[in-house]
Amino acid sequence: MHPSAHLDSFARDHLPPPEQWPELVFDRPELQFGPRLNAATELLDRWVEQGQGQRPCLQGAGMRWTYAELQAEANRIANVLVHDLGVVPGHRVLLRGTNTPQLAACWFAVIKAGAIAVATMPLLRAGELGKVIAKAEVTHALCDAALADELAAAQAQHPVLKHIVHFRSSAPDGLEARAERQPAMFTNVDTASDDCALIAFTSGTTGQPKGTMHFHRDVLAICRCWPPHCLQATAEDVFIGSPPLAFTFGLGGLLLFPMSVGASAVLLEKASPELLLAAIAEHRATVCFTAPTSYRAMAPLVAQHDLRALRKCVSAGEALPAATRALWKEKSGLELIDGIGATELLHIFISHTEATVKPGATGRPVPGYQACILDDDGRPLPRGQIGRLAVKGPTGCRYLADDRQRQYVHDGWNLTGDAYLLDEDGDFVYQARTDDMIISGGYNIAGPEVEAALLSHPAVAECAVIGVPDEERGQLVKAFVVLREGHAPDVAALQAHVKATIAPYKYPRAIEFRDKLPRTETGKLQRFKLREPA
Ligand code: 3UK
Repeated sequence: MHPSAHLDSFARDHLPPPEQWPELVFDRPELQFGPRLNAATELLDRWVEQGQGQRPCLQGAGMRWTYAELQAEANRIANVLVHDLGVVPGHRVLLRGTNTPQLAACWFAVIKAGAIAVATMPLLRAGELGKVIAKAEVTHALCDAALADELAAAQAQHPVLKHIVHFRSSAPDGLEARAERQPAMFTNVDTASDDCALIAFTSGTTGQPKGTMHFHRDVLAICRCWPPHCLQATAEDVFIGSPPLAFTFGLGGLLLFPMSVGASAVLLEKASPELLLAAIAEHRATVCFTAPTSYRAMAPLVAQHDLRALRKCVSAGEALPAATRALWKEKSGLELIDGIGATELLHIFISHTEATVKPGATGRPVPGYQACILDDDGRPLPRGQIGRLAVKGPTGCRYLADDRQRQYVHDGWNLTGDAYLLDEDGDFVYQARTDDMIISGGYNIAGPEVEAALLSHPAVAECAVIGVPDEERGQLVKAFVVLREGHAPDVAALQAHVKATIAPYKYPRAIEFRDKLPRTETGKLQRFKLREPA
């Protein structure tokens, strides 16, 4: 590795041993990185230096910042971190806030100071924040004043967190007051390209969260793979969407990718389907990032909004059912760009362009990445057979001090935990999370395939399919269904519809109706919660 700029060596000390790393592949000219690199220099300062400082960069509620204004703000905050709060390169700085330009400025300040950004989801409670603080040995935090309480409670249990400063605050010791006393100039720390820039915690379902460590060069690598090949945005684009900046889907889609092409982004504190549609219309947004369920919920409301400016819509976070793709196209006229990404790989690694869409398939490896399907012994499977998705590229899994590294990385491949098959055309087709495959009466049944069939019935708003224990069949296919307004529960009709749509043995033998389904803050269905006995 290159000589580190970190004075606090926590990150390098807690990387997995080299033999447990995935193989990293830099086989493209745009993926050649020199020994020194600070991601903020490339994504932010470069534009100002090139005379583009007056271009619009970020918008939030009632505010707009140009690139020069974001730079000045990030520089002042970096000075606060270093001169007021004693941050040294390598310190872990926790970030807590809804999506706002101020949160983005804090993120760049941390990167500029050579510290490590540990962004956290706004909905986390003290207990969950405490686990992150303990695991990453977080010493400093920048926290939206509106979300102060849970972090204060976490700090009481974790004295390792010494300094919390609140932003979007009018307090005399708040971040804005401190920043005003600092100069708007800051010389970015000359970090190594393989110095850790961020630790992203997985939106894990249970137990101990996993921290994934990503370097300065990783931040740039993801900007050079999926966006130019699959998204193809320009400096005129206006990005918008729902994922939190603490979720790397949101960090890339709403901050890094727009800034990597000199475009602008609208950051929304709340992005429910109604609010997101209204904001797209208001800001004449052109590129939208959100989850499949959000597109499904927005579709029936599209006609009430002026979405003429919108030209690209990206779906990720969970499998995109063909019915949702068709519905969104029918209502908006736009073909969704689906891509599978993971916190461990930082962003999307299999995807397609609007022009190469194949409904039901995720697509092909993004240039820069390689993918294959392996059996349980790590041998490649022929086309058409379901196995474990394996990926490698310029980014990959490095868990912070975690034995689970050995489960995610095998023989240099990242194993994402997804069951996939490669079809005759060479497209990757999602089946299920490997632990969500249902085995019933000797058949392998992928829950999402049954969900897709149910979703094509007009009465179904949302659904989830799991396997429940069954004496006779081992597991039984069970569906949880949320009905659209104005439809009555009709088990037999839904069963008949599934039998007529996919192989009849896959039909849900049990169906339960619910008002809503358990989801994470990132829009992922929590099937494990449905498996727990009521
Ligand atoms: C699932 C998908 C099918 C899949 C993410 C884009 O979701 C992201 O990261 P997470 O760590 O979860 C990773 C897992 O989510 N998944 C994501 N996208 C798709 N399954 N089709 C998809 N399009 O199980 C994967 O292993 O929360 C997504 C960018 C950055 C991200 N971190």
